[in-house]
Amino acid sequence: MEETRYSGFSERPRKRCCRQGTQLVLLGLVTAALWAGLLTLLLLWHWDTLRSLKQLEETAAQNVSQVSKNFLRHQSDQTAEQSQAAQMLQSLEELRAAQKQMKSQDSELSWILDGLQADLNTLKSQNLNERRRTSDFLEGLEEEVAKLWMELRVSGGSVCNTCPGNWVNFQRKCYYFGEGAKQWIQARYACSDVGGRLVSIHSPEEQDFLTKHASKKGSWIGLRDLDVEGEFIWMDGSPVDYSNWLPGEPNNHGQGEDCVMMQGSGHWNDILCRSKLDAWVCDRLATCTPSTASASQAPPGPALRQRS
Ligand code: MFB
Ligand code: CA
Repeated sequence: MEETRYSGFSERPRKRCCRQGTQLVLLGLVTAALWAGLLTLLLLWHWDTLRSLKQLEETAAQNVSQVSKNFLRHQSDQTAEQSQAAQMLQSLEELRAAQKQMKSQDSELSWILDGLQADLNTLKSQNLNERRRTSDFLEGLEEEVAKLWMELRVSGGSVCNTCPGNWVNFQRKCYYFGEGAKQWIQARYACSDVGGRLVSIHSPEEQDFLTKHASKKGSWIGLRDLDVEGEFIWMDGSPVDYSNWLPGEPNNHGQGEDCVMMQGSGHWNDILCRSKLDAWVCDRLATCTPSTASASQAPPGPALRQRS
């Protein structure tokens, strides 16, 4: 056994070296194979990496291209949006300008409307005044007709001092002393309703008669300056050929006194037409009756105005 145990050392040296050489060669071959495999693996890994890199590069290039396209599209969209925004701003400015112009036109139209309204009111007032003047003129005509009628009758030997019931005769006129709180216009129509008109006064004698018979609380008479301030006109259109103003009157106190009252003293004062007085005086021409007829008969009213 001893000898086997030392067989390894006991071989011939040359044989042993050969075996070692073979082993070395084998080791070298294995190492080389390993290295070659490793190298192959590395090469394969490298090629795979290159391929991946190339794919990544292609993908990146595609992405970059896509991003560029998106960016360009975004830029285009942004430009379009900016253009739309500019157009909207311009439209807004145009709308504001149109609104401003409409406001200006609105105020101009309002101004024109106010003018037209004022013109309409003026026309209405003028129309009313014209109707009043026409009515007064008509009444004046009736007076003339009645006076002519009276003159005619007097020349025929008639007497002209006949008045209806509740009327008082003085000279050639009849007077009605109305009572009850009324404004001037209401008194005017009250006289018209009884067939007369608010009294006109033309002489001191007539004034004295009225002072004696009229209410001491003050009465409306038929004088006013409704149309032109300061130009007083009698309701029957007769001339203002006599006056009995209170000292300092008429004074159009407070810029609105257009109607005239007769105080208990008989003096006149211009006051507000809407004031209410408790008395008012109407007059009308007395009618004439032939000297043989009874004084109580009153012939029919003037031909121009048939009163029911
Ligand atoms: C004024 C008169 C006016 C009013 C006022 C109360 O006279 O003119 O008509 O009656 O008094 C001061
Ligand atoms: Ca006055």
